[in-house]
Amino acid sequence: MPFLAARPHPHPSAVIIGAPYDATASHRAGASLAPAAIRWASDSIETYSPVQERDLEDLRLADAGDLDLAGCTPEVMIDRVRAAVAGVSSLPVVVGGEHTVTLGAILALADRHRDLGVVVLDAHLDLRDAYQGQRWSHAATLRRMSERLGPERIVVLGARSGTREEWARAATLAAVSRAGTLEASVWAALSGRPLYLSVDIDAFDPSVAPGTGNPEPVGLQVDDVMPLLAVVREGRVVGCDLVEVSPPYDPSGQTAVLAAWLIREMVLAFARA
Ligand SMILES: [Mn+2]
Repeated sequence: MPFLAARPHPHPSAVIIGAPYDATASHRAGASLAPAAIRWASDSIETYSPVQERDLEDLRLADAGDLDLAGCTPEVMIDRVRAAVAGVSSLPVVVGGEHTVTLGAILALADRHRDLGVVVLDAHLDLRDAYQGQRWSHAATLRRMSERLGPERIVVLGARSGTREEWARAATLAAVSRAGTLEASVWAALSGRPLYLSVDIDAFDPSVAPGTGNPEPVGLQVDDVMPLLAVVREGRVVGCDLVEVSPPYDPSGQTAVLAAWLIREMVLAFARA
């Protein structure tokens, strides 16, 4: 079952890519089940956004289905996501899966856009050099990203969890904030760049998004990030993702519905007709 309003198009304006992978989950697994759960949940929301006054039916949204990532090492998984994203000439929308899937998308888009900037919504800094011996752990996602792009091109919003060492390292990023919005000075530094937006669902408060592997108290409300979407859409967004939904911890299905809703809002904000 494809995502809401998605159908085959010869020249799509946005392409959903499912990345069902959770091999490095440190606490509670299940994110590999998220692409299917989010597609199913998307059937319960409308294609029209009254906030943006835009409709998915007016775009050419395609759904490429899920990548075959079962049993892959993180390195092979990242290569497969990278190849899939590199094959999309419009807006790739990666649906994880754990946060390491973002690295495949970033690597593909950094090849295409030398000055790529990244905005990450995440409760966790993910700046460890390795976790449980694994350099390609979802707890090291931002560290690997900053090695590829340079920390000065990365902004983390909704951040509220990390080790003392990670918080010290976070000072090298363009900005790190517990808030869900970009300060004007930060946006001024980023807005000329092609941008990638990565949304880890655990940036939101556990009362809003309980279905995730590592819930962290005192998070964002959905209204906190709507101004961010409006600001980022004024730039040139070349890719986005939504990661870390874990259906086994989402008994009411509310997290999957929120994820589908956020994907709708991101596609409507970022896809070019
Ligand atoms: Mn996280």
